[in-house]
This record gives sequence, C-alpha cells and structure tokens, in this order.
Amino acid sequence: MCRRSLFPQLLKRTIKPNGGAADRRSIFLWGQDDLHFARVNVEQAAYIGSAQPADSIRRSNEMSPNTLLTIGQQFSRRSWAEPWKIKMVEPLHMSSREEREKALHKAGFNTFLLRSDDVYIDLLTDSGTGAMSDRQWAGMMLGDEAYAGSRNFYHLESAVQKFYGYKYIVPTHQGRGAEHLISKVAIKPGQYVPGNMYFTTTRLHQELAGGIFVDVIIDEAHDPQILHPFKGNIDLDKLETLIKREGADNIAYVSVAGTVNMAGGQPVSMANIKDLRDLTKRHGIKLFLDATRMVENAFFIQEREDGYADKSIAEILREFCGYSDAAWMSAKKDSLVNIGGWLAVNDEEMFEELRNLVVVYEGLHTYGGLAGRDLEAMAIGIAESVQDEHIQSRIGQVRYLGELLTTWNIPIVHPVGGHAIFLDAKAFYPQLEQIKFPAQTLAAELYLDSGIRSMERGIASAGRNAETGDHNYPKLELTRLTIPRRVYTQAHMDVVAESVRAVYENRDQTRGLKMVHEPKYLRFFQARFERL
Ligand code: P61
Repeated sequence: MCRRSLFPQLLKRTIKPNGGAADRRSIFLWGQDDLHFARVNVEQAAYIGSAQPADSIRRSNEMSPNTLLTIGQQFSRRSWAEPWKIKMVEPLHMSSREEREKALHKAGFNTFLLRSDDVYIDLLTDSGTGAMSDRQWAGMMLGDEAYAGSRNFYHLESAVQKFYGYKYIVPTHQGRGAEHLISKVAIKPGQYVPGNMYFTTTRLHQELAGGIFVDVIIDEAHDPQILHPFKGNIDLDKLETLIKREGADNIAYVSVAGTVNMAGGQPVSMANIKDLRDLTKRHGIKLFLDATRMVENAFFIQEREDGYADKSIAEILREFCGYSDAAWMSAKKDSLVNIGGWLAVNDEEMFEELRNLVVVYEGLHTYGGLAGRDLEAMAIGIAESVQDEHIQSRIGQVRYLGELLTTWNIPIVHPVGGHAIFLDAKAFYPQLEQIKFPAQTLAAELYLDSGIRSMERGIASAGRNAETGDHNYPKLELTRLTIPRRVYTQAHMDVVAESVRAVYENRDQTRGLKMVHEPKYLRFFQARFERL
C-alpha cells in the first residue's frame, strides 16, 4: 500500500511498511507523470536522491530496546523545529466528558455553536486564529487611526504590490467582503463562473450576484485516495467545453483558488495556471485568483514542480499571481493576522468601480472596515508569510499529524494539503448514508472524546442546489482538522492524533445525526442537529 511523501524538502521519505520492523524501510517517489508513486528500498534511494540511508541514524546495536528515538531519527533524518520561540502563552482548559456532553447538546451537535471556553484544542479553522509575531504586535502600536489616508494603508498597499504584484489595492474587513465587491462588479446575472471546486462564501457571493458556479476542477480532486501532486488544477477540457457551449461572453471570469480548501488544501501547478492564462486570453475571459492560501500553494510548487526547487516562495508567489488579472484575499490565513482582507486588480477602470463600492459596504478605500493597526499587522504579516522557513515549518506540522494518522491506517485525504488534515468521514463511517451527516457526526465524536474542535466539510457545508432546492451531495464528506499558524506544538498534534484514533476504534457504534434547524444561507454555521 502506498504511503505519501511527508518530508518537507524532499519528494520522498522512508516509512515503516505497515508498522513493520525498522530495518524493512522503503521510500516512495513521485512519478514523473505526476500521478504515480514508485516504491524503492533505502539503498536504491540513496543513489536516486538525497535521502540518507537509514543505517546512519536508525536504532543501532549499542542502543537498548528501550531507547527513545526522536521523530527525525525514526525517519532517518535530522529533526527540524519551528523557526520561532514562544513569548506569551494562553492557558488551555481540559473539560470532563460530562461537561462536553452538555456543551455539545447545547450547541446542537454543531462545533460552530460551541463556546471556545468549552474547547481544549481548537482546530475549527486556521482563519484569524494564528499567533502574531512580536513585530506584528509592535506594528499594532503604530496604528494611524486617521479616517482617511492612514499611513498603514500605504504600508499594506506596498506589501501587496511587492509580494503579490498587483497594481491597485482595496482593503476589506475580511475575505468575504472582497468576494462580495468583486462579484457585484464582475458578474452580470445569468453569467457562468467556472472555478476549481466551490468554496462556501465565494460561491454564495457569486450566486447572490446572479452568477452560476460551475466546478471545473480535475476529477482526481473529488477522490480522497488518488495521489496527484496538484489536485487543485483546473481541467482545461471541462473549461473549454463550457466556453464553447455557453459562449465566452457568458463567462463572467474564471475563478481559481490557490490550495483548494474544500478538496483538502490541494495546490494548483504553475503549468496549469500558465495554460489557463493562455486559454482565457484566447477567449478574452478574465482570470481571477482567490489568493487566500497562495503562499502555501507556492510551497507545493517549490517542492514538486520541475524548475522551481531553487526559487524562493516569494518569487513563486509573484510569478503565479502574474498570470491573473485580479485577486481577493482573506488575510486571516496566509498573512498571519486575526482580521483583514483585500482586493487587488490591474485594471484601472475596475479599480475605480471597486474603490467606489467599498465605501458603501466596508468603509473608506484607505481602511475598508479595518483599524489602522490591523492594516499595519497585515503589511508585516505578508512579509513574514513568504519566508521559506516559516512555510516549511507550517506545512511540516500539518504533515506530521497526517503522517501519524496515515501510519495508523486512519482514512484521510491524500496527499496531505496545506492547512489541515481532512478525515475521510465516508470511509470512517461506511455504515452511515450521507444524509446522516457522517462528517458532522465525526466532528461531534471527536469533541466528545477529547475537547478537540474540528469542522464539517461535507453535505451540511455543501448546502442545497439553488434551482432544485435539494441537498447537494458532494463526493467528499470530510471532517477538517485545521491547524492554526504558530499556535500549537508537536505535543498537541500527538494528543489530536490519539483522539482521532480512539474515535476510529469506536466507529462501529456511531449512528449519525439528523438536521433539525436549517438556516437559509451558509447553513452549516448555525444549523442544529440531533442524534439518530
Ligand atoms: C476557513 F466554514 N475560510 O477555511 P473570510 N476563500 C477561501 C477561504 O478559505 C475563506 C474565504 C475565502 C475559512 C473561514 C470560513 O464555510 C466557511 O475572511 C479559500 O473568512 O471571509 C475562508 O474569507 C473567506 C469557514 C469561511 C467556513 C467559510 O475556515
């Protein structure tokens, strides 16, 4: 059975096949065709690439059987650590199972409705939950709270121009504020908006503006087990078929997201965005980017795509954005802030429209609903986010958790993506039909076991078909363990992994949930459930 690459700098690593003896190690290599993994033994691998032969570090004869090995030693490499140290701590509270039962009932079995005081390790989201650096906090003290023309806005503008490369910037209070504005300006009612899998708020704003979302992601993205290094890619044939069928005039723009959230944080390749650029240019269609986790996407390009291993994350980010006409951003993710977002465009006319509209919905065009201090923290966060060592440790931590679960044969989405581990709830609970909300159920069970908060990303999140009113039944029924940036340690990851395993061992007893309250928009945020 295949195991995946989880070692930050390499496309290969050693594993113990099915927990076997340490000396029966093998290495998996990504195939040149981007689709297959080859399995070779350690000695072969030493010739093929830079992996160290296991002999150099693994348990030696002088060690007693009880000698503890570090994680690095277990994988025949030197360990790495986070490129920061902790200056301030926030105490955590571990509740009793009885308290959690009560809290979960009160929350209608919806982790969004729990109080954070009732949560132990909070993996609901990586959105706005990261730890800011000492520099960002210092920047908060330099907030220029002028209503108009705050100097912090100009710092943000320069940072976006420098690292993302767009000409004109409009700040917004967060990502969906930007989605709202761009959808209003760029979509005419009845137009199609093809994209690489839906995202909840993005699709809703496109639909509220009269657009019709069409999923044109490659088929592999809908299968949690298929190994593909760029599962976020757009299927150019699907897109071209849509353009031919509906006509280029009826396509508002192509909406491409870097590391596709709902697919498991899966990246888009540079080759794909280049091809997409050519295709859209040929048809005179605009290409807009959801840049929310584009820095993480750049990491995967550096790691996996020919010709990018020696380029910096900052260079890759700039190049990728250069193939798009505009972008929107939830800075609460990559940019390491608790609140903030922006829109950026190259077209002056469009900028004028956006900058006019932002004053209606968000605030003046130099603050967009944010305080000056928020703008400053964002400007500093952008520069920190593109540092190679930051992104390596960020994704390395996610992989560490994925690694543990994979070696324990717990079903997760493969390959492991950028911001989260996605548990495959369909495989976890094969006894539950999708209408019994397996992913919601799994989130509830995890919380009950250990106070860990995760998020449903399945049928509840997918909502209803705008025309027929039926539930959408997404192929992926996932529970997301989202890792906030610079917040938790490796020990927290161990606790999380053990809790997932405990829930997995009791999976047969689970009967699922039914929805008893369903809000009209983005129902998953406030829906309530009961046990079946
Ligand atoms: C998240 F359950 N993401 O992943 P805003 N684009 C992308 C996002 O991931 C994103 C936004 C735009 C969240 C928060 C969230 O269904 C949910 O700053 C790729 O949150 O407005 C947000 O950015 C919107 C959680 C959003 C959800 C919607 O946790």
